[in-house]
Amino acid sequence: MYAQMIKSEETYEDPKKLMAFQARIDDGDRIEPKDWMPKGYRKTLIRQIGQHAHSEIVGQLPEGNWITRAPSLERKAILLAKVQDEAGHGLYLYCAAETLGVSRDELTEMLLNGQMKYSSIFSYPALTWADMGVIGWLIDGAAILNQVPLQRTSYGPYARAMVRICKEESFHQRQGFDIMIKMVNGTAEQKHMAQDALNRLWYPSLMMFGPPDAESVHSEQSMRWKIKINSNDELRQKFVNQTVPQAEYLGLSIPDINLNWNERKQSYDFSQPDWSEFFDVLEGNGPASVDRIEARQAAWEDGAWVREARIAHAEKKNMAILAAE
Ligand code: FAQ
Repeated sequence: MYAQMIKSEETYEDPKKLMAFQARIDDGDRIEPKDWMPKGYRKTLIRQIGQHAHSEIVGQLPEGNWITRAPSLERKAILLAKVQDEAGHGLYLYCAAETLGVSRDELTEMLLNGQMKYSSIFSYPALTWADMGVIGWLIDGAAILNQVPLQRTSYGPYARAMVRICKEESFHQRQGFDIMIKMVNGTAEQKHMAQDALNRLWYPSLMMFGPPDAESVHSEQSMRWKIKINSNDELRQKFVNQTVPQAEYLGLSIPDINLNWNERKQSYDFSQPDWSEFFDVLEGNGPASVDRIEARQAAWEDGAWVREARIAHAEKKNMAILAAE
């Protein structure tokens, strides 16, 4: 159904209905699944929620890879719990997308055939244990900044899913920062690993907020519909302002020679990431892009028997109910 929706050129909407819908949004009403909504609103939500769900699921891969190599039993248990949380987040989000008329199977197929994206950050590999610290500290930190406002997004099921997700992301961020504290207070080699992970993941973290506002094709309409609450650049600036003092506390340097406190702006000036690299990653050319999709493809194929067994079980149950009637 969603694939048809993407192809459909039909965009006509009844102007009266559109105005009434916008008035509800402007009044701060929540839109619920059975309410009338413009086709573009539904399509944008499916794209954003679907991409978000895929990001949570693909986002398990870099950390999942380190579960067996965590340096202690405690760290292993914590990382395992975090990775399980990400799976849960993916499931809440797929359920929220399903309320818009698209199935999880359809969304997964579109991820695998390249019609849908996942967050650019997960196209970068996690090379050392320090990356587990930086993923929690910076990547979950960026995710929280982006998702806390989404608790007030106009679509009810998405906003409600965000409440629990944000609580868990806060724990994730703290565990990442805790790893960083241990690393920077460890041996010189451990501190070097922490700095190296920060150097590699700083600019990809800035990219998580999306392209600069001037190049963000969806922001204007999404903000009018309150699907997005803040612009990409606003959140990126907030992230830098929040993260620089944390890096100072850790005794680590942000890899940016242009980073400076701007008294007038009451914010940091900072260098932009290489946006051509970002768009290249979106095309599937990130250092780990092929591995990520291959891993999801293999998981999808390995899980086929479970999906088939569940369908067979449901059919059997339905037959039994019909026979009893
Ligand atoms: N990566 O017009 P805009 C997490 C695409 S969750 C890939 O600005 P929009 C948890 C965009 O889709 C992280 N693609 O787009 C975790 C569009 O392409 P399209 C995920 C990106 O939607 C932590 C084009 O560029 N969070 O990390 C990215 O208005 C640790 C133009 O861009 C969410 O998804 C990107 N970074 O704003 C898990 C939050 N940025 O579709 C494991 C919800 C942009 O037209 C471990 N999403 N694009 O072909 C959002 O807030 C928005 O969708 C943005 C992008 C802000 C990401």
